[in-house]
Amino acid sequence: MKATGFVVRSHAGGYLVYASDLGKTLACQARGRLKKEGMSIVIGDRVELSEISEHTDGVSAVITKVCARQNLLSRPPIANVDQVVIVQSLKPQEWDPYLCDRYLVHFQLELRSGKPVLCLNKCDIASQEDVRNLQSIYEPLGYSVHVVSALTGKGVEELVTQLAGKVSVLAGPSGVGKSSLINRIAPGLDLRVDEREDEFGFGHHVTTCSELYEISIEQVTGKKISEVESENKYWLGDSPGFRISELTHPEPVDVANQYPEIAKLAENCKFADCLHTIEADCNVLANLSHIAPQRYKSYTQVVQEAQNENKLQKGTPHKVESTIKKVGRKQGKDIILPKLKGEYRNESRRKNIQSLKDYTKMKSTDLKELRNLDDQGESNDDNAR
Ligand SMILES: Nc1nc2c(ncn2[C@@H]2O[C@H](COP(=O)(O)OP(=O)(O)OP(=O)(O)O)[C@@H](O)[C@H]2O)c(=O)[nH]1
Ligand SMILES: [Mg+2]
Ligand SMILES: [Zn+2]
Repeated sequence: MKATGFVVRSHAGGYLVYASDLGKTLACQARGRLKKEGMSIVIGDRVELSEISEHTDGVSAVITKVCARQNLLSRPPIANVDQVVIVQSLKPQEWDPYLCDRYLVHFQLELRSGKPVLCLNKCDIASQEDVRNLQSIYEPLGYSVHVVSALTGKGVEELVTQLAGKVSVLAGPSGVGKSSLINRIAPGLDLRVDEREDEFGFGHHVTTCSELYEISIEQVTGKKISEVESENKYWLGDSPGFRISELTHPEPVDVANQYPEIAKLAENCKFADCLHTIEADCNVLANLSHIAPQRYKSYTQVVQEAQNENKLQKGTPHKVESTIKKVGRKQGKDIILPKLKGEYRNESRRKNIQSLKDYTKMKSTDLKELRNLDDQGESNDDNAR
């Protein structure tokens, strides 16, 4: 029996795959060949399944093929994502304009189709004025901004309508309330959240791996499925907060393209490679009063980081191992094979010959001792059999 499915969780022992045709979640292992070919399987991957078998504790299957991906996020590693919801905390001690923009830049680079959604959580402990101020900065730039509270439920229903019929992933620093939001949307999931005192909780990673959850609008709004017009099922992914050092760096000249207000002004700069920081005849510098100061500040920080990253890359020579190897020629053409991952390769012939040479160089007394040991080993093996 065969089926297709969609990976919702990846863990050390295998994968959980939701097979829509069976309406079930299956515990799966990847076929050995996929591992040998170095094929990674991440959550969100659409896969083909075979060897489906029922057990007392559930259904299992083998993943035989990973279908072509529409997209793949590197951090968190999730495939076929429709939208990323960047969650930030509005709590005064936690709100960081640089972090917010840094996440926007990362996900704009990772998922080039469509802008990320901005979800500002913990509005229950933020001032109305701060919230309005942030909305007035980000909404005119084309971002869909949701001001919510996982604690009180404020704004959560509006956020849910943004997710309908899509595969979305919540991403953001640790402690901003991603898992709390999913719990508010679908209380039955009861995800682990940071239960320690707020002051000590920030920055402590509670969620350790990503997972996709199937959620229905009915669960959230209480409306019967038939009352909800279009698609009423969607997938929502929780992901662990990650460090700034793990975020994607653009080329310094590409940073401006990630800031819509700067990209627009940059069209009229004199030099095509203008970084809009100190250059002459820079239209961005001439119009700084039209850019929110915190946005320009974060822009210069990201440019600086990108420059440092470039320097680091240039200063570190690294050898990239080829993924193919030539194994001879046939009819005037090279025979090329993919290189297996280290653990699947045979010992190289050179190494074998070298160890043989070492063997022949040994004194006859040492050799005798070694043969004795080998004989003992074999007889021990025989005993074991
Ligand atoms: N006041 C307030 N606190 C919240 C809200 N949402 C979450 N919190 C608190 O923020 C803390 C962190 O919440 P989590 O949901 O664990 O955060 P997370 O983003 O999933 O964190 P990681 O899993 O570590 O990435 C918890 O103590 C929550 O109770 C909110 O809307 N208002
Ligand atoms: Mg979490
Ligand atoms: Zn410029």
